[in-house]
Amino acid sequence: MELPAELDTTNRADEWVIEQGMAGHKLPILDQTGSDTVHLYPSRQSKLTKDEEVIESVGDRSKLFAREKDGWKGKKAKAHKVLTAQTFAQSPDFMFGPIPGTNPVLTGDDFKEWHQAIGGELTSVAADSWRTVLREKHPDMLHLLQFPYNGEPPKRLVTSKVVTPNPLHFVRNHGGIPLIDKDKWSLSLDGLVNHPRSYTLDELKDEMRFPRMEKLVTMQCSGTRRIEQINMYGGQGDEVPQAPWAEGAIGTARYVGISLKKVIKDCGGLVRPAKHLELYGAETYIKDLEAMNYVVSVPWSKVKANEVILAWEMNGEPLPKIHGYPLRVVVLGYIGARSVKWLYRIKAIENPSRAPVQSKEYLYFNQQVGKYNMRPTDGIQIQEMPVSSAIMSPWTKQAVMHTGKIRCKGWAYSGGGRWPERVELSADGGFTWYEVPPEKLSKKGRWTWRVWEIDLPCDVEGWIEIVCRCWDNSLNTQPLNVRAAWNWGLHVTSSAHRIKVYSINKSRPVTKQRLDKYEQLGIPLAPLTRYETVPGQSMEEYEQFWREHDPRDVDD
Ligand SMILES: Nc1nc2c(c(=O)[nH]1)N[C@H]1C(S)=C(S)[C@@H](COP(=O)(O)O)O[C@H]1N2
Ligand SMILES: [Mo]
Repeated sequence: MELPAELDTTNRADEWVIEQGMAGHKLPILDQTGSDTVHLYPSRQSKLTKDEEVIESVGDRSKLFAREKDGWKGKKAKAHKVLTAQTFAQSPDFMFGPIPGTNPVLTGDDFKEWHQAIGGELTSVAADSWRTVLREKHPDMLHLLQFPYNGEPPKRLVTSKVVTPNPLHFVRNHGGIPLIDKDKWSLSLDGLVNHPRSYTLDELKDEMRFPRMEKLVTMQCSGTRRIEQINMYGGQGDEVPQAPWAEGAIGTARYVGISLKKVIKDCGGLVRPAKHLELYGAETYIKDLEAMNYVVSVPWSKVKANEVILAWEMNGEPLPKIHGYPLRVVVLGYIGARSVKWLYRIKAIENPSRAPVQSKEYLYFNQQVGKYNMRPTDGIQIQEMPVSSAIMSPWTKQAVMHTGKIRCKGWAYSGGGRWPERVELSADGGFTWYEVPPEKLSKKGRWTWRVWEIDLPCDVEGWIEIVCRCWDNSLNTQPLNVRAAWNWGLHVTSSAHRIKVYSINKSRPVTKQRLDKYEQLGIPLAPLTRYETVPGQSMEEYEQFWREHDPRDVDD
């Protein structure tokens, strides 16, 4: 019988991927609200449109739209008009994977297109931001999102030093990287202060006016270790606007600057009812087709405690452009999001900022809150990070050959001025715990992480689960499973860090003999799963065994 050239099938091309349980999100949503089940398919992208007339009507975009600083004052509506006068290609959704294995991982095409569409000086921001990345960051950085740039160091480099070298410090950006001329830059303080005024960088650096502050600070993005939440259940996705971070979105640096409290004092202090300070970043952030600055706020109580620094130096160098040159905020013990880079304005206000980054993002929701029912007021605004930790070596699915102890390395951190007091590891999935010896933890500090090392006792062989957890000085500790930490925004993955490792214990005679034989025969050990080529026993040994033992089956 002649075989047909093509199979007569009604299967879709990705049927097997769906069958494997890898792409259920590509199936229609089942609507069971009526008596019959209805299949809701994603709508096809319609043809892209562009209303040139509306776009022209806003005026000369090269004059209107400056790439940064207060470019959005009074011009937001025009930028919005330009963006809504056209449609954009749907951005890919990698939330359920597979996330591309490239570097840069994601390209951020939608963000690039929005910037280009607004035009004016924004046209070239994506390209020159990438040039800044290549100039300022380590060549081994993992570029999670090319634009806006988001990158973290690979595991082997995250904890290689207690103080993170600047080129290896993670970067979290919401827009382009401003290229600010410090001589044209100033910081203005206004809102509910007695004497609003502005300062040049030299004025802020004048030690006769403002005493210097120097602090070793760990900054952690609330998205650190988000990949574990993504791998468990998808959450807010769409080209992953909040970057698929692993454990590297944390870094430690020595910052030099001044306390924001002193500057507010210099402005004659706050006027009632001021209770919060709104912090303005200079770059353009585009969200929901609105153009704006990156704006968040911190409470006065935090400022009053001298825990909000205006910093111009990072590890003995002027702030790199990518980290906020010429001046950034460093909020001690809060999530990175509050430490505004490219700061140019501070406004004293009564309530926490209504700007979207403060009011609608960086919220921690209950697990039942998601796309179809969320309201911003349901979320807790994330400020201090809870205690957390992570294993940097070995890595999950790696095989480790050892003689009864597995050497593990990692970091531990707690927000809000608390610090890791004890780090514990388990080689049996979290049943029994060994403590990292105190001398194997780096020095403690109120605002810093501690990196650690341990020779973790492990007798067993085969697949094991190594777990790490930390206790801070308030005896807070980490939930044991990712599920307990999971939330739609995929923030604050503070659960105990779990990795699967294949343990090969050479202190066991059978294993040792076998490994020695591999060596004699010159057979490579890796990879673990390659087809077995060395017989486990000689035929004589096999026969010998059965002479000395009962047979497999019995007659009576
Ligand atoms: N102006 C501005 N400041 C910003 C951001 C930003 O996108 N724009 N990102 C914030 C977030 S979410 C984090 S985690 C930290 C990261 O700081 P880093 O890039 O210096 O590591 O910067 C914060 N400050
Ligand atoms: Mo962040």
